[in-house]
Amino acid sequence: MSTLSIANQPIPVYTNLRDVFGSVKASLPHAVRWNTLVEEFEKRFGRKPAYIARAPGRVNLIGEHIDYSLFGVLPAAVDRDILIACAPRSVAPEEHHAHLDEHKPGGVIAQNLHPKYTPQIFAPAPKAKVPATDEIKDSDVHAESWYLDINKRELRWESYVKAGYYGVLNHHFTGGGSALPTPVDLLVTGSVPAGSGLSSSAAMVVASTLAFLAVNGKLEPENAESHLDKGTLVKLAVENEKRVGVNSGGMDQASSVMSDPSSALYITFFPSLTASTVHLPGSASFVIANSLVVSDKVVSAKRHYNLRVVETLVGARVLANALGVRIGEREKVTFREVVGRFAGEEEGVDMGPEELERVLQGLEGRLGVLKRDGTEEGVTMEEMIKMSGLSKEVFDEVYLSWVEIEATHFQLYKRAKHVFTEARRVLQFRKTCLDVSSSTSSSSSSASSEAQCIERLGRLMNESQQSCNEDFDCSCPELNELTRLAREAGAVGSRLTGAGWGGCTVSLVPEDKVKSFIDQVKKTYPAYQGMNEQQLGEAIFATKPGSGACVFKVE
Ligand code: NG1
Ligand code: MG
Repeated sequence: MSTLSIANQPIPVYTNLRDVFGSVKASLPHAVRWNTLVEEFEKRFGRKPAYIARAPGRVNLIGEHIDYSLFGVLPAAVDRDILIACAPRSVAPEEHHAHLDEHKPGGVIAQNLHPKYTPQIFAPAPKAKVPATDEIKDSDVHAESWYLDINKRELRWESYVKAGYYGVLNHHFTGGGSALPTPVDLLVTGSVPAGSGLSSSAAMVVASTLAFLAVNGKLEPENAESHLDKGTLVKLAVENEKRVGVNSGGMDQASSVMSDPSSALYITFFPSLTASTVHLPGSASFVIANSLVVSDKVVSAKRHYNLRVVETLVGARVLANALGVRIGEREKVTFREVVGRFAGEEEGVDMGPEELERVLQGLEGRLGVLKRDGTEEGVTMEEMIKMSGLSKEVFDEVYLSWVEIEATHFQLYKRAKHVFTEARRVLQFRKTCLDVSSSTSSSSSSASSEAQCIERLGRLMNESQQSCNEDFDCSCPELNELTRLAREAGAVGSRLTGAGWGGCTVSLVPEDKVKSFIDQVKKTYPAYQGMNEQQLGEAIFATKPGSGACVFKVE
């Protein structure tokens, strides 16, 4: 076992499929798909790919919508992943002056094995050549070395490829023109369903970031910048994903990069990014079931995701004011930071899970300050600005200038209540898992205590679903129905996973009941009726924690 913390570990570069999945046996089900990708790449581009970047999706077991408040979350990578085969393309000297994007420095021909995602050709522009327009802000043009046009109004597959590329260009090609990015051919294939809460988007961004690093030689041992470890890759991928227009926290990129087969991850973001393994009870299975409601997070961000980001940030300021916690006028402070300052936590120190749980519990009774006149109704923009204690001008600058939102009322109390209770549920879930793994195995008393622990984990998941539905308002009728049917079919706990408003659920099911559970949900969830076995197998399946992102060097 490595003594490096997960964030400090190097990004793995493998030359054998067995190493990607941990064993020959685990790699076998993947071999055909990898070979098909290599063959298809050769057919389309006339040579073998140099690398395949792999990044998995994830299932969040508990801890929803609290990563951007900087509270810890508990996800695990899933088996399903994004693969990007890629190779540098040399451009003949006579083609250098052509105006074709694919011939320009860093020009990309991007194709996707799925025919619905059409081929794309694009090239980054050196910043000096990009005029500022209404769409492209002056700051975008001048702050960075390279610019890539990413469509934030529509969901487009290549936006995620470009997002991953953006950070690579602007972190690794800033050296004044001597080193230019290479032209690249790439071919993408994915098995993470899009818009389903399994974070296909983060998997795409992580895989793309890795592909562009690899193809430009940035992961070769002699070139790899010494700081290019897993933690750095997560930060780069988080920054990259924001380019698509969703102001997400770091959970998905962290799970995709730092996962370890055989355990879930407890990921914290404050005071810095850390990940530690959490072994799940051996007799517990997690089953993912897709509600089949597609949640298009980019398009609906202003009414859903980004709105919640703003509500929780403003809530944190109002709470800080009420608790007498000092924050700067233009400081965008999160709930986790307010809690730490309130508890007198020293800067840069994590107060630790037990203490944090105690402080959170104590503060829950004080969240009433976020209600207007003691009612739970939302507040208007004017009322919210007043509660913040800021002038309209400063409020707009701090909370609205960087994000587009659409709402007439804002629910500061309910959002805070969800965040505080959910943060505690994560700590309790983690502790319960640690208790199971530390109790001695094989005695009948430990078997019964494992069963009790599974019940407790299930209860926490059910409470999380209720809180997501009632307080955070990120569920939907289909997710409520599917989690209810899951409990009826034998799940001890069931909840939405990921951003919600559609997408998947995750259910905790005792191992011996998984088959009957899946059979019953297939028969009872209305949207599954009339689907064939293959479609059903895509929609509902048991999952085990999988391995994290890597690069495979094709030899
Ligand atoms: P999904 O929608 O599963 O990708 C999103 C955010 C996470 C987190 C969850 C809610 C992105 C990339 N990810 O996940 O950071 O906030 O919602 O817990 O937007
Ligand atoms: Mg996503």
